Amino acid sequence: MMMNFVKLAVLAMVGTTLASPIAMPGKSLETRDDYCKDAIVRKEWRTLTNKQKKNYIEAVHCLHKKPAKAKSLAAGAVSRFDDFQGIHSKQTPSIHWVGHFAHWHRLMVAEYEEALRDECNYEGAQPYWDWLLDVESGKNMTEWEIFDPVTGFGGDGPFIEIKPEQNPLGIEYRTGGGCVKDGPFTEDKFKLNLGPTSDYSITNPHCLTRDFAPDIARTNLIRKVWDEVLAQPDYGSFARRLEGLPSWDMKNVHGGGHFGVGGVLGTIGDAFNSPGDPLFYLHHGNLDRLYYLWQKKDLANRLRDVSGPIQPFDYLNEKAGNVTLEFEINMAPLTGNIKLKDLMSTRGTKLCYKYDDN
Ligand SMILES: *[C@@H]1O[C@H](CO)[C@@H](O)[C@H](O)[C@H]1NC(C)=O
Ligand SMILES: *[C@@H]1O[C@H](CO)[C@@H](O)[C@H](O)[C@H]1NC(C)=O
Ligand SMILES: [Cu+2]
Repeated sequence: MMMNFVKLAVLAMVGTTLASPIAMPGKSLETRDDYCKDAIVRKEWRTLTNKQKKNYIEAVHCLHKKPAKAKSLAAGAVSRFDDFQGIHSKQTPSIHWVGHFAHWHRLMVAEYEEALRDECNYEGAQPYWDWLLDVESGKNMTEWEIFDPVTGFGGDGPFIEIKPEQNPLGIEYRTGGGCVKDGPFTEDKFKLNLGPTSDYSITNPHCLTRDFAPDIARTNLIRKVWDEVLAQPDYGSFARRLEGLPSWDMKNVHGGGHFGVGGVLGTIGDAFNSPGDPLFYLHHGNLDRLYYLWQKKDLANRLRDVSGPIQPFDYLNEKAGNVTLEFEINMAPLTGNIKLKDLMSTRGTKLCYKYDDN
């Protein structure tokens, strides 16, 4: 994994430029009532009514039926849902273990939320999944509400044996690996077109897989780790603690969600194609909520505080410097170039949402 990412890190971030009208650049480092008066409220999945849950899942299916707009980006993309997976796959080598990790994923989730709302008539906000509640319930993972076949995202895949060389992270206890067996995203209803390799240029219809690793979930998605992230004094250490290391030497909530659910063979555990699992957006919604809660502890300062390496793992700044507020993210053609300063506030000139526990 580490090797994989380091090798990939040398690949440059590629993308074309599309102008994005950000109305008042530089004035977004605050809550902007003139731009964002009625922020939509992101809620925890289990607090939605069954009707709201159904509406959300239906909107995901709708996005999955709309034709791709970003084939120039990922030629294998068939649907709008694939567009988002494609941009993540393409930029995977440059958006993890970097300073802009939290902002890149914040923007991606917000763009996905906007697509669900604008293109698929979804009226709610992007829900999040607070996994601490599930881990603390002590329930068997198979019983967690989020995996409910009727009111959730369906559960695990059937168990598939693997060889040790397939398991570089050394995930010991895994229970699945095959196609998700129940719920709204089974193979008959929902096919992924990109992946499972990093080749996003070909269309390769296949099923969504899950590979629960209950011990990874149980030991990483815990309040102690959550509180350690929240306790970081500056953004650079916040982002670093959020991601941990690409190993289990340091427990971390980002990996805990990806590998607790995705194990070795599951889609959400695939660094390139994790957004192929619709649950990705609820997991990253919760990580964004954590960023938001951290910012809220000292908002005036933390709406301006960014640092961390431009190049993955370059924490000593040996290859390049740190990101700054002027650092630009490029998600073209999903959205144009956006500077970090325009992504600092969830209620600024670009973004307009809040969380239910603010
Ligand atoms: C969780 O439930 C599954 C399916 O019922 C079962 O196979 C597994 O042994 C349970 N795990 C634990 C830790 O109880
Ligand atoms: C880069 O940011 C880190 C904190 O994230 C800080 O410790 C380091 O001094 C910064 N490097 C430079 C060159 O400013
Ligand atoms: Cu990612």
